[in-house]
Amino acid sequence: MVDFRLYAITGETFHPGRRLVDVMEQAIRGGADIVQFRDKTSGREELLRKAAELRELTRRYGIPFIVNDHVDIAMEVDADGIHLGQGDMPISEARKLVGSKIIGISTHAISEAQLAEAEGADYIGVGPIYATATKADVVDPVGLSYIREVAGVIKIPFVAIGGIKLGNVEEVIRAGASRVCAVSEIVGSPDPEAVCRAFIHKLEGRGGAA
Ligand code: 3NM
Repeated sequence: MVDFRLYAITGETFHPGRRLVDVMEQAIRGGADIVQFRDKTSGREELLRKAAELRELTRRYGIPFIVNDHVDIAMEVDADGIHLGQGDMPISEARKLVGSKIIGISTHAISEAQLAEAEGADYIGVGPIYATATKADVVDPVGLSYIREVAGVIKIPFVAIGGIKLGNVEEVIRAGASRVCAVSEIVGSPDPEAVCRAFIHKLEGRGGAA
């Protein structure tokens, strides 16, 4: 079973002038223990090149590597798994393509979470907890109550996402999340390593600053 605490997702628009692999390596050094490649703009060749670099990086650190949307790219670089949105192919179809690899899916309501679990997802995203500008087409914030709902009924790992910052992650944890995901707070920081270290401190219940 896949498990993790701090899920780092790529977001290259947040770090112009800095290399993707360098930023993600800093996040990993700070404690991010799973990485997702999410890129809505690059063409296939670029996607493949970046995914291969991130595959090499995550393998070096021994952590899972997940590719958003592009099952073919995930298979080609031998990623550990894929992440689907609600509008993507059904989990049953994805399972046929990826075999035993990890399948994660974004959920925004308890009915979606229960369906994902029943269909064999390995983990679910739970969000957006707060407003976020990072995912353009996402639904309105679902708030902390969605975490409480999921924590009561869902057995597979779930990760809270959407607008999560160092300044609000403690209330996310208090609502019942033991895994969190952040994009802009991590990769938009000049010091992703310190941000991740501070997230880990809070996830370990130690609070305080980095
Ligand atoms: N998925 P940030 S919210 C990629 O709710 C993504 O499914 C979401 O970015 C969901 O940490 C989101 O910068 C964006 O708010 C998260």
